[in-house]
Amino acid sequence: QNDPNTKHGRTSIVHLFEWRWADVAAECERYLAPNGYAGVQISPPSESIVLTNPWHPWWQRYQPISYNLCSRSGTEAELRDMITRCNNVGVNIYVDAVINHMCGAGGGEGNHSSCGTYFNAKNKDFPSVPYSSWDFNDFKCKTGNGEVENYKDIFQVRDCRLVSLLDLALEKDYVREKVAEYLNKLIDIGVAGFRVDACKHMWPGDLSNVFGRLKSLNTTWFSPDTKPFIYQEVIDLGGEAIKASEYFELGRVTEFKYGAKLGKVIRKWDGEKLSFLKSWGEGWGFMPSDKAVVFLDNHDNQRGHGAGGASVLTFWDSRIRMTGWDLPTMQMDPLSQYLSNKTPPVETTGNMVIFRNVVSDQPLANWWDNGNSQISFSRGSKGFIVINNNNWELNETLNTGLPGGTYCDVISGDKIDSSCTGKKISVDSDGRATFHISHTEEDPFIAIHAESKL
Ligand code: LM2
Ligand code: CA
Repeated sequence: QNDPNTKHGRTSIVHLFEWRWADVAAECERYLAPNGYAGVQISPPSESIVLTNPWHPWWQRYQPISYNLCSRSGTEAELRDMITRCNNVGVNIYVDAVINHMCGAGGGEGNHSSCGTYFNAKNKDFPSVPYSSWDFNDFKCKTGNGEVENYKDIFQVRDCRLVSLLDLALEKDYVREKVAEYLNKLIDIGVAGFRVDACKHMWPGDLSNVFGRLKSLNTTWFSPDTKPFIYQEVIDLGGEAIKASEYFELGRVTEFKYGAKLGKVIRKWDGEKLSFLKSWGEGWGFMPSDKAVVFLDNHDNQRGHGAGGASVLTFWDSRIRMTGWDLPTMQMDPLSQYLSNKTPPVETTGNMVIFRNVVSDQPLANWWDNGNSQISFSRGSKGFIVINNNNWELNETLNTGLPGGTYCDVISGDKIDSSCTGKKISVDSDGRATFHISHTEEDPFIAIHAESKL
């Protein structure tokens, strides 16, 4: 359950938030597979409520009405076609699984759902699963209004309603089985795992029972007895009663401190400097790396939802959001970048996904810094990166750890056949090279690696 089941030594996944299944399929074939992406996190495929005020907001997809696989991303047939096509090019699909709750208590009655299935939120009636009022936690929740009010009280966080969402009684065998049936259907279709939504709001024991009911992955694409990858969304920035570590036994957990802290360093808040990153990792108070899924931003904190802190870097910060050095596992989706009307650094992101694959088994080495915010380091003898986050030029001769030769900088350009469309870096036979990076450059960094050698 901790193993992402990735193929061909690939190491990064991308969240294609709100993309249609047909577009995800085309993206797997056209861009993601050729650029070494390991997988895609898709938006919830389950049938959701359809809201009109505001009009069809993105967050309606976090209000399930049934486990029918029809959503505004497409039909079940389109979902199946997408999963097949992505698997066929070695790109895994991870499903955003919303299993803590159904729609909001004020969701009304009728057929205003993505497939037109009838439901009645007031009576807690979801006949297409079916769930009835017996399957919800209201009898357990002890707060006056039935809502989570106090995050220091683990009972209310798990048994009461999160922003009025009807809270499923996952202690019931029946509910566990319905949820497991939904996830198992997706496993049979060929998904590689799940991002499990709102895990802080579910008891680890209940989740353990549900995950214990899951089948092995589809052997058309995965070896026999491969378990689905589980990564649990638990927002733990410290200071609350519920800790990410309570979920380590069950699978991996989203590390929200990673993006919050890295954002501070890049923005130089609280006196932070890039040179401090020499010890970046677990020493900074992060969870063990074999338990973590790390990322810079997610669909919530990009939009001021959820938690993560003001420091988190998003596509609004295109210049300082240096996609790719100690590389995030999850990256911003290109569509959102496009819609944000900023220069989408999509090609650079792809190049750095390849960088991460090339260096993945190599240790940090050849660290250099200027005592401030200019740094460089290699990953063994496979890749080297230099970053200038100071307000003055960088002019240095540095140990790259790489074999001598001429390399193409994959930030300013691409290696195409044996030529380079960006800066060329010549590394001498001792592994040393001279770098110039002006602080006024759009992307004030340089990255070279074994496969960008000319
Ligand atoms: C998550 N992780 O734990 C998701 O990442 C996050 O996007 C979800 O919230 C949340 N948990 C529940 O799955 C989003 C959004 C909320 C939105 C909910 C439900 O961030 O703002 O709540 O989805 O659609 C909305 C309204 C809220 C209202 C609620 C129910 O914003 O005011 O509560 O619907 O009607 C009365
Ligand atoms: Ca709950």
